[in-house]
Amino acid sequence: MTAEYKVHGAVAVITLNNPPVNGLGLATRTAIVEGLRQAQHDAAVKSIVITGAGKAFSGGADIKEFNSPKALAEPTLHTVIAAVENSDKPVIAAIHTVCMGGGLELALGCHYRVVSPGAQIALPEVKLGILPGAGGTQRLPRVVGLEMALNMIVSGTPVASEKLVKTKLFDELVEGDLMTGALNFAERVAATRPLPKVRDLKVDYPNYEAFLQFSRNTVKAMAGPFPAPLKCVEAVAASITKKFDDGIAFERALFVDLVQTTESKALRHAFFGERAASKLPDVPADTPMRSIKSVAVIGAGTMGGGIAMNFLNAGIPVTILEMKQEALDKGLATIRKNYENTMKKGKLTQEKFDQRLSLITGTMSYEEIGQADLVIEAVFEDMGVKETVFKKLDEVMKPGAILASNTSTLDVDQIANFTKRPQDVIGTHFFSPANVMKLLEIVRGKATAKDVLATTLALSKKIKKTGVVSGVCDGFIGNRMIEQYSRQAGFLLEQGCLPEQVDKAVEKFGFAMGPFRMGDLAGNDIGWYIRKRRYVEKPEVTYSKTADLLCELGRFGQKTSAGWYDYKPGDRKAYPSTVVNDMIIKHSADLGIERKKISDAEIVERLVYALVNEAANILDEGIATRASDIDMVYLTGYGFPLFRGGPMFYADTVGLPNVVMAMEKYAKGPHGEAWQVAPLLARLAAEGKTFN
Ligand code: 3H9
Repeated sequence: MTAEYKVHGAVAVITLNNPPVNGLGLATRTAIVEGLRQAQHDAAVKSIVITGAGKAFSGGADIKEFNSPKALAEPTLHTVIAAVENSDKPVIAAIHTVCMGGGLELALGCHYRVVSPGAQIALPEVKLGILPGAGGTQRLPRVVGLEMALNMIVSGTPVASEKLVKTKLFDELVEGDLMTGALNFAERVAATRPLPKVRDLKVDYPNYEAFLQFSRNTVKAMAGPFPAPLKCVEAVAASITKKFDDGIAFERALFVDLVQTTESKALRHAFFGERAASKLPDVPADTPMRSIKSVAVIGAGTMGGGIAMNFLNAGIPVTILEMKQEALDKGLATIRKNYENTMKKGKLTQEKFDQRLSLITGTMSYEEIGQADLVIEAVFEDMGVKETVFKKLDEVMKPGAILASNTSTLDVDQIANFTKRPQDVIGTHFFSPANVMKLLEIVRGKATAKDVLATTLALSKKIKKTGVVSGVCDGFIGNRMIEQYSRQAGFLLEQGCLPEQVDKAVEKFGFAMGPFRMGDLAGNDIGWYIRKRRYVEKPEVTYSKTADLLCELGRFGQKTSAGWYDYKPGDRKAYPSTVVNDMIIKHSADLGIERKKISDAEIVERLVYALVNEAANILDEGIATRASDIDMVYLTGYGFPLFRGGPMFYADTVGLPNVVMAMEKYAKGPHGEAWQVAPLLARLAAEGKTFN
């Protein structure tokens, strides 16, 4: 049963029991109504308590049911809440740990609410691209006031229960055992009539129109492409401008519209995608973990320093190793400076600053890192250098230590074979700036042990990263795909575009940054270095030579104040460069290419479908476990627009047959060799299926 019914003296207790978070799916809703019915018919029962088993009161409606018949099947959440509110016997919500979304809406339908300290109270629907659709926008303002309700609903941010005890949301804060407190409370109010209902309260806010207009303006400016935040404001406004039942109907209509939007579907896809990524089919949830109480990082450069900060932030001590005192001092000073800057912005207290810096030690001796539980190498991207480091690590590290490489392209199996313990070797590919970017690509070697994988996945959560597992291949998931995207960007320059047009088109689509601004930020020399290797190893793969010509001019990007764009000292703004644009046009002429106008739509299609096609191969080869893992890589590491759900989700929304048809068209054009439709993509399109 997804809700249990028990009678304690004169109190019936309905305990939601639908792990993991007591989501209010159809079975749970049915069980609540059944419990209420039983309680109404039992003359010995004078009051009813609703609570949740395990680690939540309720995490809200069951998101998996959305857009399925179960979401609309009776009893709906509206029906359940009406049954609670109309009960002749008092219904008391006994809230603990997590009370969110539909869970809070259910509690608001109860006559009374008692709560434990530290419970997370939220209406987080906006984060899923919807709004509270079971009365939350109408009832919450009635108990916490217009302003606080609006903030909670528009941000979706949880508020600790003790911060809300002074409002009408809670009738009692229970410091001790919640159930004892709830049963006592239930007995005390058993005879109270009439029963209080939130719907009968009035929202009182002087000059509310000015406040609402101010809110609309602010929210509009912050909502970006997402429709839900503004609809939240409109729904909350109805709590003061409309009668209760009209407000509920208004909220319902907005909810029904929003739940159908691609933006909401994309956000829900990302919610589940993030959680799915932490699971591997062949690594069971109960796989034992290795304990990670200390970390060593090899290399105090930008990457090594950023990586170290993640662990310091999580309270894990780090020893950072460099070969030269000067480089070590510089690296440690940079970490200190980064924290000082955060403190100046008011985002870090002096106490936390001191605590973080107290956790870092520098060394130049491998012997001093031997006892670390995890060592991450962040040295130069060259197999010879990696060989030296891993042979040394194999000598000095204690048995059972995890040996990780931050390589972004090199063969992790080859690296593992430099040691006599390949089972302990794994790739942990951080993205720059490593202390900021959410993505952690976890590279699973052929020999990587399951407990090493499980430990690294759990650790990624601890350091607040989205860990996604990739198999071994050149570039892993993210960079292997970006290579095809960059190839297309290069061909576009040869055929008629200038960097600015390409960047603008892609940024309009929603990418954080176009390929050329991105190249200037990351350093164009990195791609140059990789391409030079490719020209030898894979001479059959074609590239535009434009990026090589750029590098031959020494234009490596922001770090040389010149890249695809010009830069001014102390200014990160990209200014179109006549030198570069002339170079591009001349290069087309040298190749005998007649430059033509290419539409923004074609630019976006060619860049995004190049990602999708390579991703289909990555999925087919088993390098990625599931399509949503690829989406998570692109959403958290490559600035792909969240409202489009990632490249695979986006391709699904366009329709895979449409994607294939566009590719077949481009295959007939110049550099058509880059458009071999991936077998998996062709198959899914033919079968009318999707990636996700
Ligand atoms: C809503 O209520 C709409 C109504 O207004 C109107 C209806 C008409 N449904 O995050 P975790 C799963 S919309 C289904 O790792 P934590 C999650 O997928 C809802 N499943 O744990 C994962 O599954 P698995 C409004 C859900 O302890 C497992 O629970 N509510 C739901 O770090 C553990 O999740 C929200 O938006 C759900 N509602 O955090 C709350 N919630 O193990 C969204 C969780 O198979 N949820 N799961 O991977 C959260 O914010 C966090 O999950 C929570 C727990 C704080 C609850």
